[in-house]
Amino acid sequence: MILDPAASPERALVDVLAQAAENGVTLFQYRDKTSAMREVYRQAAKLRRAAADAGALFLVNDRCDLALAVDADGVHLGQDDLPLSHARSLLGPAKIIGVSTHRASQVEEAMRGGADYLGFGPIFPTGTKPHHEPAVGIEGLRQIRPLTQLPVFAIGGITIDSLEAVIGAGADGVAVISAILHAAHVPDAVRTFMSRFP
Ligand code: 3NM
Repeated sequence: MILDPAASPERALVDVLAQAAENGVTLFQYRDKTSAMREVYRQAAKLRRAAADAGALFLVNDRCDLALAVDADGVHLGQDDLPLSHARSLLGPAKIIGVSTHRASQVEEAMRGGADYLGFGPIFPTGTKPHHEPAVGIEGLRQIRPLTQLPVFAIGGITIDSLEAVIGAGADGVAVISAILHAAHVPDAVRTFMSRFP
């Protein structure tokens, strides 16, 4: 699950994390593209503690300095972030590094660079990420699946209704923002998602 304050103006992310972890989410990423770094740091430190208390993994989006500052379990890099080799030198071998990929060449590059897992998408158009890459569809996911043995998290516009097709195309997991953060009831939404995993 990706915790993004822009998608959750009315709910404290730390409460969402606790509720989601209680209902089975094991991996969280904190993503804040707009707040000042001091605020991002404060929020990340809080979320980091809450994830540790809940026994869940905690990654930060984009920023290796932030990952180190809060001793996150790792970082998630986009294609415009620090190159993977530099991120690895900074964070060391023990931290998790994931990479967002949108096409086969990026999947192969991330594998060569030693990524621990891949994000792949957007599977569907999404309003959460403005100016996103073209949607790859279920078929796009199916095509890259044989290229890697790394865990692949499908992302982008995934809802409970598309989950089965996404997993059927080979995703190891899904990364979701709005389907949970915009849900009327977070614990119910998480439970429904978790119940559909084989
Ligand atoms: N990255 P939602 S799509 C943050 O394709 C992000 O790399 C994407 O939010 C990518 O679950 C996306 O609300 C938005 O669609 C995911």
